[in-house]
Amino acid sequence: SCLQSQRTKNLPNVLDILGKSYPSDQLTNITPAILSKVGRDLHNTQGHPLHFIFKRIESFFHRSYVKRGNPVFSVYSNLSPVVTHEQNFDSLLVPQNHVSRSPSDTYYINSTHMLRAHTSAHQRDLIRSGLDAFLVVGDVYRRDTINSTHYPVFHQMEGVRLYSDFQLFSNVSDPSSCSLFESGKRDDSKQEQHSLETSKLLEYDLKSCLEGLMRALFGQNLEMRWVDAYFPFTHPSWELEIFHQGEWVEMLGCGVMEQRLVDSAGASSKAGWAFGLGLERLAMKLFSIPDIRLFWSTDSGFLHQFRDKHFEDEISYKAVSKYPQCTNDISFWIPDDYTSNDFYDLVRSVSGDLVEQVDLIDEFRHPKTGRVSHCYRLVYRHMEKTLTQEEVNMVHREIEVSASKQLGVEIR
Ligand code: FA5
Ligand code: MG
Repeated sequence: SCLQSQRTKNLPNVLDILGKSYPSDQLTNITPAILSKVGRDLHNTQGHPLHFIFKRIESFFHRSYVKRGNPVFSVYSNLSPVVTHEQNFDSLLVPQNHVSRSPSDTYYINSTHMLRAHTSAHQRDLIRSGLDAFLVVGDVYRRDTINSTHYPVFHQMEGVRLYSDFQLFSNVSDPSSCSLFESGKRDDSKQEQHSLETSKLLEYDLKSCLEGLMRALFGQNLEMRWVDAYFPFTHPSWELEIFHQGEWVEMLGCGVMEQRLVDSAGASSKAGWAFGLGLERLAMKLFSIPDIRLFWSTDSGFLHQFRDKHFEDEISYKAVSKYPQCTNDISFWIPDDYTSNDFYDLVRSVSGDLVEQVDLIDEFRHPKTGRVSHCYRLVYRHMEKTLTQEEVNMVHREIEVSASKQLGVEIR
C-alpha cells in the first residue's frame, strides 16, 4: 500500500540489527525509532528497575525450587529479540488468520523475521534443547499507542516447567494408579491427551507457584483472582489479576501447555505448564512508577532512585517532573575537616527541591600544595515549570556563597 512504501522509504534496503543483516521487503514495517530500542538491554542493566524485578523473581524461583542444591529453573536473559515468524506464531500453534499476525499489530523485519511479540517465542526451542524448567526474560515488541500504560516495547518473563509422570505424581498415595496421558475428550478443564489428574495437578502446581511469587513480591496479604483466558498454546488458560491501589490489574497469562507443542519439541513423555508475565506492570505497581515511558528515560532523576540499591531493598519511586533538567558544575578547594555530606546538606537547604541530584564528578590533589579540590555536578529542575539559565545561575551563586561562608571552601 501507499502507507507501507511511505513507511519503508526512510529505511535502507538492508537492516542491521544486533550485528546481523536482514534484507527489507514489502512486509517490513519496523521503524528507526523502534530499531533504536533494540539492544538497550534494560532488563540486564544494573540499577534499572526492570533489572530489579527480574532479579527479585529469579531469586524467588531459586529459593523455592532447588534440586540437590541446584536451582531447578535455568534463566535466559540474552536471547535475541529477532525471531522467525515460525518461532513467534507457528511453533505456538497460532492460527494463520489470528489477529496477532496482522502487520498492524506486529513489527516485521521482513517476510521471514520479526521482533518477538512475546517471550513464548522461545518455548519450543528451549524445550527441544533438553530443558525441563526455565525462565526467559526479554524485550518484546508490539505495534501499539503510546500512553502512560502502553509502549511499543515492553518486557516479559516466561516460565516453563515440564513433568514426567514419575515427577508429577510423586506425592500421590498410589502413583501407579495415575498416568499423564489418556485418549479422551477435550473440555473446559483438560486437553484430549491429558488425564484429569494431569490437568488438575498441573493447574494446582502452576497456580500455587504464581500466587507464591506474587505474595513474595507484594506481601502476604495481597488480594488476587484467577480469570479464565484463551491462548492458542495453552489449555486450560488463565490470567492472574492483583488488587492494588484500588484497582484490579492483569499481571500475567498462563496455562497447561498444549501437548501438541510439547510433542513437537521432542518431549512427548512429559506434560507441563507455562506462564508469561509483564515486567513493567509489576514494576509500576511495586515501585509506584506512574508512566511506562519512564523505563526508557535516560533522565538521571528517574534512574538515580534505583542506583546503588540492592534488588531486595524497599524502593518507592518519587515522581520526577516533566520539565527539563539543567546542570551546573561547581569546583572548590576543600578544608581538612570537610566531607561531601556537608555540601549535600547545604545544597538541600539553600536550593530546596530545585536541585534534584548532586554528584561528585572529580577529585584533584594539587601536586605541590597538597590541597584537595572537589568538583560536583548539580542537576536543577523545577517541578512545575521550565527553569531559565538565569534562575539557575542565581541559585547556583547562592550555593557558592553559602559554601564558602559555612564550609570554609574556596571556590575555584
Ligand atoms: C502473552 O503474551 C502470552 N505469551 C502469555 C502466556 C505465556 C500465556 C505462556 C500462556 C503461557 P499477553 O499478551 O496477555 O499474553 O501478555 C502477557 C502479559 O504481558 C500481560 O499479562 C501483561 O502483564 C503484559 N503486557 C501485555 N501487553 C502489554 C503492554 N502493552 N504493555 C505492558 N505490558 C503488557
Ligand atoms: Mg492479556
